[in-house]
Amino acid sequence: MFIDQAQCLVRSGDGGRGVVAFRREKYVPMGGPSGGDGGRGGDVVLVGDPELATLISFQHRREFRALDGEAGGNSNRRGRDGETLRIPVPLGTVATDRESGQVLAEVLEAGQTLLVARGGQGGRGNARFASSVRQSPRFAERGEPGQQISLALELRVLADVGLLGMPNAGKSTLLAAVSAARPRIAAYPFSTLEPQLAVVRRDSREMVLADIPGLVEGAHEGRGLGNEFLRHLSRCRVLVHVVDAAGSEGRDPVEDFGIIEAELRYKSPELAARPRILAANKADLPAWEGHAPALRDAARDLAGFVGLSAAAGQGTEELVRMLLELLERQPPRLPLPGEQTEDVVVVRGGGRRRSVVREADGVWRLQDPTLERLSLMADLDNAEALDYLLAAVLRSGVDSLLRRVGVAPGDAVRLGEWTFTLGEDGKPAEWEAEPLPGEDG
Ligand SMILES: Nc1nc2c(ncn2[C@@H]2O[C@H](COP(=O)(O)OP(=O)(O)O)[C@@H](O)[C@H]2O)c(=O)[nH]1
Ligand SMILES: [Mg+2]
Repeated sequence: MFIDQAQCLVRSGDGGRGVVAFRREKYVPMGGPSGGDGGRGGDVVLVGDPELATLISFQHRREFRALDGEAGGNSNRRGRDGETLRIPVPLGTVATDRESGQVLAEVLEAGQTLLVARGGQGGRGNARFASSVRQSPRFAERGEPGQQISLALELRVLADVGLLGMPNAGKSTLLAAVSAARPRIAAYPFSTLEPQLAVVRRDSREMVLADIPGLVEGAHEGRGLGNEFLRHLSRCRVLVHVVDAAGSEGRDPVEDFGIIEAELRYKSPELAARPRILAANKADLPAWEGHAPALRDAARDLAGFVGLSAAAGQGTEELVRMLLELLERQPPRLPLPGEQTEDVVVVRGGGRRRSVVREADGVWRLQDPTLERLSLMADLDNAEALDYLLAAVLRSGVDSLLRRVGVAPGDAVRLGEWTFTLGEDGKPAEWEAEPLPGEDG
């Protein structure tokens, strides 16, 4: 087993803005408000994909951004929602929010989705703010910004395919010939053997190949397969037996094949029953022709036979194709669960309660998810929109909380990007946009 790790940045879409519009009717100078709502920004989700074996694809792409919601339109037309961005991950992937260190969840099933960044709400159009006392609202909301989250992904990986064969059969050469990438982190705890791993990617499918050292020199004399080697191999779903089919150094390929097969049956009947393919290597050498028919015959009980040259890269694609097909017919890869699993999906910012804190500069900050969102979506340039926001804060009954924690009249209180001053009556009075850092005022 090795641990594969990756990082990526995901950003959900912003909500579209609501618009200010009024109906135009014949003979009516100004009709009722008809500005539509903005669409929701797209979510970002991780999706369990059983065809993936590793996180290797994240080496090529590290940033993912979902589409924004569309702005609303006239005649109460609602803007289109941003599409959900689906990021395929292998089963068993554990996602962690890097900022908080919180484990978001683990994707364990095919098709299972894990919401990692929620799309922003669409802003409401002016039609939604109409009431008996405010018949022609001239303001609308901005869309809620999307969330940006830096994710750490982690996956425990088992090799799908194990290579075995005599020393110098060409296993290392074969591994290098078929691999698309080498996993960066290869950690085999409690093991003295360091398998070589390679990831093979074809279309959307992946498999992991392992070349496990373990056939000591002298394997030809039957000194053979160590227990640790066999334990590694037993976790592979499919095996490839590589033979030097040119009989280099005066060896007899059929005999080499027979020695290893007999060892396998003797040491582990369970492993001997594992589906495997005989790869008759070194087909570029003339001597190969003479040995191939007998090898093909010796392999008749196996799942397949392929002649190839690992060094020349001939026949290796045929082997890859056979392996992918063979794997497809095996029981599915079972996810290896991570250690710190939580099955609760937590998206940052959700479910927080209302609170008032004193910030480093002595100014109070009111934290309230609903009010913060309203303030974030308020149109900065519109006095009517601010009146609406003020009214919402008053309605929320937050003034008693402010009094309780000791906020005095005249004190400034922050809410989102805004600052208001508490009036003499203990109610929020004046609004002011919080100056951006670096700006004067
Ligand atoms: N001619 C030829 N030589 C090969 C081929 N594959 C591997 N070799 C050579 O065989 C030797 C042993 O290969 P290696 O991959 O290290 O074998 P391993 O011990 O099974 O990992 C090296 O000198 C390779 O260059 C091949 O397809 N054709
Ligand atoms: Mg080798």
